[in-house]
Amino acid sequence: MTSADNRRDVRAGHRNGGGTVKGLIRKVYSPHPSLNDSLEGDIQAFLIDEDQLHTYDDLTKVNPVTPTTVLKCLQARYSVNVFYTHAGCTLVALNPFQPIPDLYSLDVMKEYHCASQPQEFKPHIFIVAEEAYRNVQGQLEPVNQSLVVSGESGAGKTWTSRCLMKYYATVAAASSVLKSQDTVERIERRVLDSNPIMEAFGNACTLRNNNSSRFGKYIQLQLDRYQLLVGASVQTYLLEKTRVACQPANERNFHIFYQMMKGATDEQRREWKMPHGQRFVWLPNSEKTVEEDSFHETLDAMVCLAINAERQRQLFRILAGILQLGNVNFSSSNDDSQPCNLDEQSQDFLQRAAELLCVPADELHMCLKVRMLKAGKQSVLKPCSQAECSMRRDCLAKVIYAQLFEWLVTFINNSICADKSIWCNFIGVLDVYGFERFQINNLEQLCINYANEKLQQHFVAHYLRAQQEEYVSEGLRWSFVKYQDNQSCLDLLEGSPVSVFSLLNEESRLNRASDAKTLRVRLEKELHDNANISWDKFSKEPHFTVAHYAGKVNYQIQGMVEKNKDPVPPEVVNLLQKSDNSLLHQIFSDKETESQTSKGLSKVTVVSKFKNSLESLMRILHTTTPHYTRCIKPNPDCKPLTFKKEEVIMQLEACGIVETIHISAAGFPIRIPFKGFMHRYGLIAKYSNFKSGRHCVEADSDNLLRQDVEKLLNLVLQHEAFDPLHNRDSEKHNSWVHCGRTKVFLTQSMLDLLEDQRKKILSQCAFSIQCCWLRYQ
Ligand code: AOV
Ligand code: MG
Repeated sequence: MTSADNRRDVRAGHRNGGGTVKGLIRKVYSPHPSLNDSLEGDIQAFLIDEDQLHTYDDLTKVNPVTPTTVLKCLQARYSVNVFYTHAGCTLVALNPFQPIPDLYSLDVMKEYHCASQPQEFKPHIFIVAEEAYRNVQGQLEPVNQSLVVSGESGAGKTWTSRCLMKYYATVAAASSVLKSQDTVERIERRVLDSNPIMEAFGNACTLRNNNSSRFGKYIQLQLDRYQLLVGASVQTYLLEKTRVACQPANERNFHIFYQMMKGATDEQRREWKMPHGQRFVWLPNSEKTVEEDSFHETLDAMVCLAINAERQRQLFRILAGILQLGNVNFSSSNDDSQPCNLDEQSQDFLQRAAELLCVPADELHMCLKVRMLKAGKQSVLKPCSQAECSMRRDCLAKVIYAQLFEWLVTFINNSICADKSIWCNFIGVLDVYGFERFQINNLEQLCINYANEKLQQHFVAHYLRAQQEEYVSEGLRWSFVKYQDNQSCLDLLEGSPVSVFSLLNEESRLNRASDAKTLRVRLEKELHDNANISWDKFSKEPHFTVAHYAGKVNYQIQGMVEKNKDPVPPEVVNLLQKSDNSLLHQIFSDKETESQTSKGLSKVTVVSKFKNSLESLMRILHTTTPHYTRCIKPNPDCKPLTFKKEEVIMQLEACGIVETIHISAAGFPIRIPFKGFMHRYGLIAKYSNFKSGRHCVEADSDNLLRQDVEKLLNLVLQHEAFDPLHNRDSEKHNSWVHCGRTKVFLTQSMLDLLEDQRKKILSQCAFSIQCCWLRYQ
């Protein structure tokens, strides 16, 4: 792809405010069209030549902005293989569901990186990447950046995050300068190699995405003072560990297990007790081939990150042990006072699991089938029911896997994190699970949707509220767009003193028998005056419905309290602490058992832990300049060349795109303090027979500067309005710019105009200098 391909046609279409688009009828649209406009109704009001829709590379230029017009524009672009579109301050990324040749090639990266004005290029994730990269330096002081990638499952968040990481690993490559490639694996390589490892352990094939991330991730790319990538750190959120022991119908376990099954050598098979043809209950849908079945890529990445052979051996033995556990089945004994039995096959699998986990088989067996009850200082052993035995087996597998994942993340961090003395700024990339609404939703969806509410609030606060507040403080007269504030939903979920989380935590601590029904009653009693929660009176199952900003979700209460407690029997921890596998021993060595915690601090519940980690993420995000990319999944079947309007419109609504475009279109996304403005564009005045009577940048008071700015703007606009070549309409220009108290507010079109003028003058100057020089020669 050449630069001519990537550079957008500034003269045509949207960058001139749509003025040159054929058939455009200008009409002032008010008020803000409702997000719920009927699709049919909108079409009546569609004012743009549909043949040209694919040329609109910023949705703010679509007129009017309604869900339908935005949808049509995206569809038109998708049909001509254009996948990125600006939406004011955000970027919309449509998933092509097929590799697009050259879209992310090294040459394209270089083009965007080397461009003096990358914004003039076609919309691309590299524009966002480059803007963040340049912003890090900041005008006055360096500012950390965050790239927030959102969207529903399968929309392309992880793909986009990988693209961003590759971009920085390329344009900010530090190794050639700092390190010899022979001695140390290049830092960029290591940062990139953290991806296949984390995806192998944290991703799985689901109904919605063959490579679905089952955890959230915030990776901070660390830059030194020369803007070179010198390291990174990763923070992960809420791994879906239940998947280890329970895979939803037609879905799979984490990729790593299948990679082992498919990629193991004969020797490894023997060691892992995994002969060819062996079926494992916890590995459903093994026959399905997905592109992520790449064991060797994972192993190479482990080598690159310096996970040594012995550690790898221990790690894979633990994973193999987990698989064996899944094949252990308990049959109930007829006598309640006797422990459950194991059939012969299950005894074999239990024996193998014990060998692989390096724990005594009889102790493993006891730990699964007998519970220890404390009665004062005495402990009593009580046989577990069949269901309890299975729960303990699942719990053992889940806790091992979760601890292993945590260990891996810590190891990766130790391997890629630069010393604090080396790096000074970071660009954070956030790839979190999108909003989820399934047939049955439980604690996992509640946490995920809560995280999305937090991010939406951050977005609203950052772009929408800040923008409106700035207009007020700068004295601009502008009709405000009503934005959807989701504070009341957050109050419902996490507020104090009473909220869904506080009641859930209370029930979890009280340890009542009929916790689901009790929680349902308490929620209704204590939260009935919050409009964001409701109940279907006729439903048999205890549930509650939350009106999220992205739509209503019905949550099942059954099992929620237990999931929130996430109990780990103390016997399980005690057993694993005794393991001769030094990795397993290590990851449990500092884990307190339940009996230890109950003496002192109360046990931290799942929602409390998640809330805390999310709050610390939000604190970091608030200190950075955010850039939002909204990934959109064009169809639910992950097929290329298929655009399903109903699916897309739901996603546009869920991420508030239409509101965002409204704010951006109605507002002035570019603001420049007067002084900076005159510094850059003062030369237009100087070389256009416009004299302010004093040197512009010397004028210090905002009032004097404002006069200069106004004169300059009038000059530029007048010049353009009477320019027969462009035939622009002067009335329109007036809505392109406003002078506030201390800064000038511009639309992108006005900025383009100013830049054009500036360039013309600079090239005239260059020409004059060249002539003088030739004469001198
Ligand atoms: P997700 O991260 O948003 O879902 P992914 O990033 O895993 O979704 O994307 C899903 C699949 O779409 C990928 O495996 C690719 O096959 C394809 N894809 C995405 N973006 C592109 C692109 N730009 N070009 C080509 N193919 C693409 V989830 O983690 O499930 O929330 O949970
Ligand atoms: Mg993902």
